[in-house]
Amino acid sequence: MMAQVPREWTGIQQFPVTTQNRLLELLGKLKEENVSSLTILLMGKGGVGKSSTVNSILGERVASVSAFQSEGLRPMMYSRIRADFTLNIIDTPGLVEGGYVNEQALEIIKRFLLNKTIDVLLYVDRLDSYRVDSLDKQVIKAITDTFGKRIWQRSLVVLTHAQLSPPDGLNYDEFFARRSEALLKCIRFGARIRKEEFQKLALPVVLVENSGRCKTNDNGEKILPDGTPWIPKLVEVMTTVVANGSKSITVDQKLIDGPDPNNRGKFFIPLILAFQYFVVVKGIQRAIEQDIRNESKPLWELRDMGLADRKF
Ligand SMILES: Nc1nc2c(ncn2[C@@H]2O[C@H](COP(=O)(O)OP(=O)(O)OP(=O)(O)O)[C@@H](O)[C@H]2O)c(=O)[nH]1
Ligand SMILES: [Mg+2]
Repeated sequence: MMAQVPREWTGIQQFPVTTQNRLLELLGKLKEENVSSLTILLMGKGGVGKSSTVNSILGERVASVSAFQSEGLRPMMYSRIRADFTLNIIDTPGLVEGGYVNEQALEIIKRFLLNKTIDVLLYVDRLDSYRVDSLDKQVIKAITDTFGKRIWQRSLVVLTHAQLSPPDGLNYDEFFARRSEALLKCIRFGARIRKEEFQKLALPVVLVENSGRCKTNDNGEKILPDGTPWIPKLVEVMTTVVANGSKSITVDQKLIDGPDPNNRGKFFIPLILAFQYFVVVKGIQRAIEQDIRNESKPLWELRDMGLADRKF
C-alpha cells in the first residue's frame, strides 16, 4: 500500500482567526512535549456524525456525509501538515448494521489500521439519544476486544447534535449530565472495567455541533449553548488525553489476532452460518417440498397449508 503524502492543512484558514490561533497554540504545546503528529481515530454506530466531525475538525469537506446509511465500508485517513505538525484523522464506517455489530466492518477497520499508531480515539455518539441499550454495550465491547482495555485511557466521548433543547423540562446541564452518565456507565460495563479503575480514567465527554446552523460568537466561532467555542475545546481535550501519561496504541498483527486463538476464526462465523443455512435449512425445505409432492393431499388440506393456488 502506498503511503499517503500529507497535504498542507489549508482548511485551518476557514476558521475564524481566534480559533486558528488557539489551534496553533495547542499544536505548539504538543510540539514542546516532542509530539509532532497526532493520529485521531473516530468510531461509533452508524449515522452518529463521525464523518461530519472529521470535516468540522479539518475545516474541509473531505469525508462524505449522509443522512442515510453510507454504502462504503472503507475507513479513510486524511493527513494534513501545518507548521511541521502532522494531523491524521481516520474516519470509519458505522459499526452497527441491522441491529448487530458489523463484524465485517470491524475486520476491515482492523486491517486498515495495521501498523498504524492511534494517539486518540473519539468514540462518537449523539447527545440527543435518550437511551443506551445492549447494542451500545456490544459496540464498546467490540472496540475493547479489538484494541484492548487500554484504548479507553486514550479516548474521549464525543456527543454530536449538541445544539438541542432538552425534553421533559430538564435544563441543558442536567440533560448533558444524565446522557454522559448513562453512556459512561455503558462504556464501563461494555469494556468490563472496574468502577474505581474507570473513575481514575476520568474519560472526558465533549460536545460537538456539526450543523451549519450552529450558533457563533462575535468572533464567528461556532459555540455550544453555554458559549464555549467547541472546535478549540475538542482539540484542547484531545491534547490533554495525549498528555495523560498513557501510551499510544500501535495496531500490530498480534493485537489484531487477539490473545484468544479461538477468536481468530471469528471473521468466518457469518460465512459458516450462511453455509449452514443453505445446507441444513435449504436441505430441510427441499425435503419437505419433496414430501409434499409425493403425498397426494386433498386440495382443502393444501389450501390450509397455504400451498395450493387460491383458485377455489
Ligand atoms: N444537527 C446536526 N446534524 C448532524 C450533526 N452531525 C451529523 N449530522 C447529520 O447527521 C447525518 C449523519 O452524519 P454523518 O457524519 O454522515 O454520520 P456518520 O457517523 O459518518 O455516518 P456513517 O458513516 O453512515 O456511519 C447527516 O445528515 C449529518 O448532516 C450535528 O452535530 N448536528
Ligand atoms: Mg461516515
